Amino acid sequence: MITLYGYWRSTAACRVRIALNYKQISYSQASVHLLKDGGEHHTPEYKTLNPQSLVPTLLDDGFAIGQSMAILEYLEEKYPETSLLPSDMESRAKIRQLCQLITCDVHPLNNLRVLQYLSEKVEINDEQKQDWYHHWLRTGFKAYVALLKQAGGKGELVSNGEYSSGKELSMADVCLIPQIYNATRFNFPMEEFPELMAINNNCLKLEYFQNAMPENQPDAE
Ligand SMILES: N[C@@H](CCC(=O)N[C@@H](CS)C(=O)NCC(=O)O)C(=O)O
Repeated sequence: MITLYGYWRSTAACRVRIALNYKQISYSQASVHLLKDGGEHHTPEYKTLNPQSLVPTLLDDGFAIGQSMAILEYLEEKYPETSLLPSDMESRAKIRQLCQLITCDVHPLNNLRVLQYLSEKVEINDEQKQDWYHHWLRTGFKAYVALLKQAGGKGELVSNGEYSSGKELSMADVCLIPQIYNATRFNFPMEEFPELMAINNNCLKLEYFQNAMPENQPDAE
């Protein structure tokens, strides 16, 4: 039995929900409220599952694993039939490059604990916090689009740009779409990135993306 410990608004948990839905794996959810009482992810009980005090954590028959990318790769190996990675090695490496661009270089800079630290310890105001947030998103999204164009050659998007890797849905989309959701929530002008919005709109037509979105979670407020 699989339990996903997450939070409705968590970008990283959203990645895992999309993958679980896409692979049609049945799972239940345990909500870890990131704001209530200073954050339920800091409780000793949760820390036994995830010593980093971050969501998500996947619990699969007593096996606990954190870090959304590690979880995605675990699910990929355990349930390879409905794959989120292309069949050839170079394309797989490129997809992982896109995933890591978002998950290692954009998301961590804009994470709750980083923003809280900037407000509380560095004492920046809300406007400066938004500038910070938007700066790192813009930097990451620009590079993401440049990579998509490189993949297509001649400055065109790969294939018709339906998804990040062209015609096939992949792990890159699983990472991109929750980040766009988050960007929109924090008033980032996504119209600067029409290529990414086109991918976003295509993905959100799919039930497994829709069902994974924050507002459709049982703990949504
Ligand atoms: N690299 C981690 C990031 C996990 C992460 O930052 N999760 C956020 C929610 S999206 C969290 O738990 N934040 C709590 C905090 O910042 O205090 C992953 O991909 O799982």
